[in-house]
Amino acid sequence: MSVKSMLAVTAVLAGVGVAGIMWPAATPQAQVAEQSARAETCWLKVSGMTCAGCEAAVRMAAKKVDGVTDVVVSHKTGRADVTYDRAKTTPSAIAKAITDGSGFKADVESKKDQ
Ligand SMILES: [Cu+2]
Repeated sequence: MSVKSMLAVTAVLAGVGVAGIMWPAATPQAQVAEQSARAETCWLKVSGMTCAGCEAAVRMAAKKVDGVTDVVVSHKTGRADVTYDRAKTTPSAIAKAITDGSGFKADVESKKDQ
């Protein structure tokens, strides 16, 4: 390998290295990391659901709450597992939003019952 081509290879590797360092430092990723650090999951007992349509109504009501990032609802178990940002909302506020928004009564279940 000539000196010239070795210099070219070194320059390419250095370019990749700089891009690799700069990319993870982008702000949106830092924000995502901060949000997931505050992410919490709560389990809500939801009474009266009988089908997938009921689940969808509960899911929509829960997702309207600011800070809720993920909702898994099952009419078979009568439960909603909600992931939320604990800096923005609380399990009881989410339960109230589900009760008011979907018409199905939601109650906070202790994590220990899980
Ligand atoms: Cu239904």
